[in-house]
Amino acid sequence: MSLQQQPARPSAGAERVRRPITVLAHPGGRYPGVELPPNWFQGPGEGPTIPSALPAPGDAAGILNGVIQMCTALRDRTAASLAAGEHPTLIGGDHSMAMGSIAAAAAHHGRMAVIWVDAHADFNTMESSPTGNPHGMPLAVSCGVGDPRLTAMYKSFVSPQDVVLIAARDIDPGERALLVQYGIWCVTVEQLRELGVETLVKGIVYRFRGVPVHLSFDFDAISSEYFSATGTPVPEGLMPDEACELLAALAASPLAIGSSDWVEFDPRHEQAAEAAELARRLYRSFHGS
Ligand SMILES: [Mn+2]
Repeated sequence: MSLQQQPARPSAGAERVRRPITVLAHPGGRYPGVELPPNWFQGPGEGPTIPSALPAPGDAAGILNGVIQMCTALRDRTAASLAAGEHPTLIGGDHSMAMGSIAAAAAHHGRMAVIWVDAHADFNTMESSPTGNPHGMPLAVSCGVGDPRLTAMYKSFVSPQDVVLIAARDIDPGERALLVQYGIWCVTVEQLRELGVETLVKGIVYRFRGVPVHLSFDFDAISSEYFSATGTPVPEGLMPDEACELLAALAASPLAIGSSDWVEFDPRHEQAAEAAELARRLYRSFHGS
């Protein structure tokens, strides 16, 4: 019997609130002066544009401060949305913004699981990171691992046992050691294909049923041949159809996914129009219209 044929439980995904807000963010000066197309996605609701901090390139302290300022504002805006019974939907922009959304969602729910779909693990610390870029750290910070100035934004952390990382394939050596140390469940693109989306989602449901879930979707999870308008494109990723199937299956599952990020679309890229079209398709696969 397929997942879709199972009777829904009271906390089923189908019953979750579908009133997304939109937060447009460019933390860390990643895309200075560039606004995301306001309606690149087609979803109800419109949230505030959080003004970006624009430190000079190479100004590591300025970038860190900008990220903290941005994520604190996003955290408070996301918390207000959750308190109002909405499904906060954060559109970006730099993946460091997930530090803000997850800080709010984890504080709101207490125990919360995270589904992190990304070419990168984003599990670096200042010590393990070859670049020091905060956008490579949000998953670690969400688990309470990392610079105290970043973890200080959190009231409640995600347990490493409540994380699934899907499609990661560009992982730094020190980061790989941290993933092993913290026992993060990693599903490669190959494993997804071997298992099939339906079986993978059943496994995620088995692990996280009854636990509120945050979805963080980085567009670079898609193979770079199909989605190049992103900061750090990586080949050998998900095919667009596979990603749409995964998102639709997650949305139709009994998982209680109550908030989500859609990040790392670069509107300056020459392939931005094509990528925005795919981004809309991915978003609709999860959110419906
Ligand atoms: Mn990412």
